[in-house]
Amino acid sequence: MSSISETRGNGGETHQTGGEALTTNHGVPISDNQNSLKAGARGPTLLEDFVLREKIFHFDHERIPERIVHARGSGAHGYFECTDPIPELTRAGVLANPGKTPVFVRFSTVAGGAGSVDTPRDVRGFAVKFYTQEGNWDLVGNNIPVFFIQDAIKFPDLIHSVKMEADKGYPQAASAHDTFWDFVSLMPESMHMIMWAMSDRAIPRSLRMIEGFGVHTFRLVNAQGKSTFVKFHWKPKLGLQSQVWNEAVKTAGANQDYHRQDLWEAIDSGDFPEWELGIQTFDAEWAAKQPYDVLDATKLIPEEDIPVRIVGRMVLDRNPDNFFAETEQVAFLPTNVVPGIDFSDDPLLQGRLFSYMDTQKSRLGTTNFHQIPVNAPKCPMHNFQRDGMMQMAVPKGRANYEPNSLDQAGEEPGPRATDQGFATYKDMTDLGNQPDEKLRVRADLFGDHYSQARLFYRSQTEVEQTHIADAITFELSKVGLGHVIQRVLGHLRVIDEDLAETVAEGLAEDLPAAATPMREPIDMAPSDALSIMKQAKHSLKGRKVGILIGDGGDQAKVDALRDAVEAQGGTVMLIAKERGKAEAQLAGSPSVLFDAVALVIGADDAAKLAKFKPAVDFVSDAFAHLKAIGADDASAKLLAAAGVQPDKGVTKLDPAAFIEAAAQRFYDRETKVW
Ligand code: HDE
Repeated sequence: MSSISETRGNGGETHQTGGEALTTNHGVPISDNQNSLKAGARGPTLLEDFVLREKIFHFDHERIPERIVHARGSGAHGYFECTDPIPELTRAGVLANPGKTPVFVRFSTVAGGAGSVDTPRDVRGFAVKFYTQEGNWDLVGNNIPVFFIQDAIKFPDLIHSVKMEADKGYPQAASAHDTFWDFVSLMPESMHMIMWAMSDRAIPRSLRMIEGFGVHTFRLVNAQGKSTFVKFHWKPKLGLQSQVWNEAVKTAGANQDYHRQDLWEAIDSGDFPEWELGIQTFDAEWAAKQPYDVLDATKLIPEEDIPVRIVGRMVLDRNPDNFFAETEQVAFLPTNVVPGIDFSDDPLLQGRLFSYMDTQKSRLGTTNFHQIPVNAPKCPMHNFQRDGMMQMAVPKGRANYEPNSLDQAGEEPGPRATDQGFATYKDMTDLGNQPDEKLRVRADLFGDHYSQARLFYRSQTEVEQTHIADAITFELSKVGLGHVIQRVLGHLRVIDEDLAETVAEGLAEDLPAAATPMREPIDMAPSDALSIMKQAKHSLKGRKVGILIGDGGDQAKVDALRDAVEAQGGTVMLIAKERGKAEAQLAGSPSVLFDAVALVIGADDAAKLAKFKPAVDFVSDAFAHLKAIGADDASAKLLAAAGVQPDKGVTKLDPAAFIEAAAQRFYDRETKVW
């Protein structure tokens, strides 16, 4: 018998003390969680072992289907606070009354699978579930205010084309391949969104630094039944900020979870991310005068034409307790609207109203997905829907139909419809629609595919325009089909001749004839709000500074820098070559993970580090990625090895000078670096 207890020991005893008794899913206490039940110490495992079988059975089914799009995401809890109520526009309490409403937010990339990296060039999803007193309102938006396609019927084609190619199974999380560019080049309506997707908007520095948009035109309906059209905007308190492409590429390798970790750590440390919710509102008369159709999701309304009115703020102040239970199982539904908020006839939105309910059933496996805690409303909820897989509710009585007269027999009759309930806005004609025929067509102005692509491109700074051209060049360089490249260049010529020439030059391609527009594009007045750089806030708030320390560095300087950065709302991480001397080891902490860097090292350290590749990369990447570098003369050898040239972004270790530089990027350095 002694051999048996030895075997147990080899299996590993649990040394845990305290805690609840370990049980099976059915509550039976478990005496041994280390060894399966065997016929003899060296014999076969017995089928009878229900403890083992239940454990493995449950494990085998741990994964659920990932989202077909937006599979990779990060979530957080928080609240929305209505600060400027708009009862004149809507009867929805969440916007009509001051006060707080709990929310759950999920940010995502679109194309990659659940395990893909956080920093590819991609659109970011920005989905907010408001748990209002009148039911859940889901504002399921993106960080780009327009979309690739105008009609939901094209969505499966768009997504098939951008996902990994059907035969090869690659590339993952990337639009730089044949099928995507083939599709979009045949769909000129995508050109506006392409401009955004190729801009720095698609490589954000942090999820805390992106805007959000409801994209479609929605309706607000007030207590008198009056409807006002609305576009929703989220504006980040930290300002908009993006990475540069080379940095995003390196970040993908240095920290696959860069955005997820950044969001988690900010919330965990009490530095709560915050956005303002704004609205652009207009009526049918205004809409009729615009050179674009407000029901076309490939068009935006310039903020110069209708300023964004701020109505509230959203603060994310709590990380999920469990990734799967909350972030993975959260189910957003554009159909979740509350009385006072209604849809428009945007044909993309209308298609979404079918898709999400359907996808949740296949993803979460049951029509009862609304009972999962993260999806359940936080207000009373009663109806006669019953049963189904994984039913959690235990309704009492026999009233499961309506109408009924069970109350006359003294029984509980169940809920009744209310006059205050959601009532669809009736008018189908206020935007000039004539619903007298069933047609498979698009309205005339949907045929203008280029005016706003041009508007976006021409509203950018020169640096941003260069980034767009570089991005298109990179993406097309991965396209093997010459005719597709030519077709894209034909579209670019309609958008902007200079852009087309720059890209053709970068690819060493001849310029083809310009594409033939369905409607001649017009020149709209440039909009500064479309440029990140024109509205850049110089700030260290929410940013991270990496300080490389060495034996010869002056601790007083480290302390002074830390104090100065923290006083501006930034955080500091100390990095050293020797493990244990700082918070992070140099080889695993490249400068792509920081917004600015400082070197507090002695001349001997600098000489040694100048021969250590990760140290040289740390400095040369910071310089190439246009970041501030704080360094004394003692660092000269390392700076020289890294090819750093003096400019406004390279400061001494004087805290005031350094923090001023660290709050910005030095885009004029780009011409020197590349
Ligand atoms: Fe989505 N989209 N979408 N989408 N979408 C999904 O729903 C769909 C569109 C957006 O964090 C899916 O639960 C169709 C526009 C976000 O869980 C699916 C069409 C916008 C998220 C779906 C669109 C979005 C999704 C996949 C064209 C910006 C992630 C998993 C008619 C306004 C939400 C899921 C989260 C997710 C369908 C177009 C935003 C399949 C059919 C436009 C942020 O239902």
